[in-house]
Amino acid sequence: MLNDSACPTPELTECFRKMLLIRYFEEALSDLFSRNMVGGTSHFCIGQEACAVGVVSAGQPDDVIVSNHRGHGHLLARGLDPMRVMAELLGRKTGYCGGRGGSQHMCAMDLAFLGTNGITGGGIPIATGAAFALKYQERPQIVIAFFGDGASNQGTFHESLNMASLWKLPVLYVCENNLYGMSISVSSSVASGTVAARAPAYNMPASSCDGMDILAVRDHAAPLIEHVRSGAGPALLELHTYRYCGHSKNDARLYRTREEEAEWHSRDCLDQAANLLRERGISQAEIDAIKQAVNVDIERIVDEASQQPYGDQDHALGGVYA
Ligand SMILES: Cc1ncc(C[n+]2csc(CCOP(=O)(O)OP(=O)(O)O)c2C)c(N)n1
Ligand SMILES: [Mg+2]
Repeated sequence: MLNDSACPTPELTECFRKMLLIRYFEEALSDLFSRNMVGGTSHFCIGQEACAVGVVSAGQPDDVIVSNHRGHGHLLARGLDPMRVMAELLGRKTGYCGGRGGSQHMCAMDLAFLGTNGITGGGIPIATGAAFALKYQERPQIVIAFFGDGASNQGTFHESLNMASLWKLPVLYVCENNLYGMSISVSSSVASGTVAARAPAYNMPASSCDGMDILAVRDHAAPLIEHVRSGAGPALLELHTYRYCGHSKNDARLYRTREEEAEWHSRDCLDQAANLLRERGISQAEIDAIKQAVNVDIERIVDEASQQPYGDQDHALGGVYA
């Protein structure tokens, strides 16, 4: 649909590779879960890969990222070493936080990744404060804050957007609207219907687009990022997307139909990106080679991460957390 996008083919190819990395990484993580090698729970972003990759690739490498509980895609899109991310998830010493943080408390300050966050809406004021610091220090970076539709019902969202707008803070609020916050649907929890509809109340520009289409995400993120970086104040981007898995590891998905799931699977971001590449003359053999190379990388990552020494914490496995 947007294959006339300004995105050059090498960049589109790199986005495709990164989305594959996120997908295969989480599939491998799922396998490690079934072998009882991962403590606690985890929230998978399979299906949503285009959101993280599209927005992060439209920004600068030193823009500050703030994430939420569904953060593996954000971590990998930012370019953290996947082996160290996996080591962290497995509670190993060489993980980004010494194996103590795990999925929901992982940060990499040297890469301007301020952290995943288990508190729904908890990252939004952190992002707003970081944006205040950047403005105060007159630095050129902006903050990109990822959160879900459910988080947009928290007070932290409304307080943050109000303050960021009044103080013209350099922050792009990115809502990954995947239709549900745990089991509650957007239609029964978001009074305005869409999250973007809330932006005018805070006097900031907003746009929304198909979050399954990598080029649409990039092309909608870019002008908002430009607006934010110009000093004109914050902006809001709403991405319509879908998590293929349940909310976390303990979710039978009783609140949605298999038909609805199939409809979203038919719009898969990886399939769409592969189609776009083919339209631009990339052969199926080249696409298969990229997939194969990412597969090999993931095998190595899992192998290396599971050989790392455990961190100092009590790494009791199999904890239950919603
Ligand atoms: C303050 C707070 N309330 C409730 C929870 C439990 N909880 C964890 S994730 C979640 C839903 C978040 O939904 P959304 O923001 O849409 O993100 P998604 O899981 O869909 O990516 C809730 C309610 C929590 N972690 N923190
Ligand atoms: Mg949600």
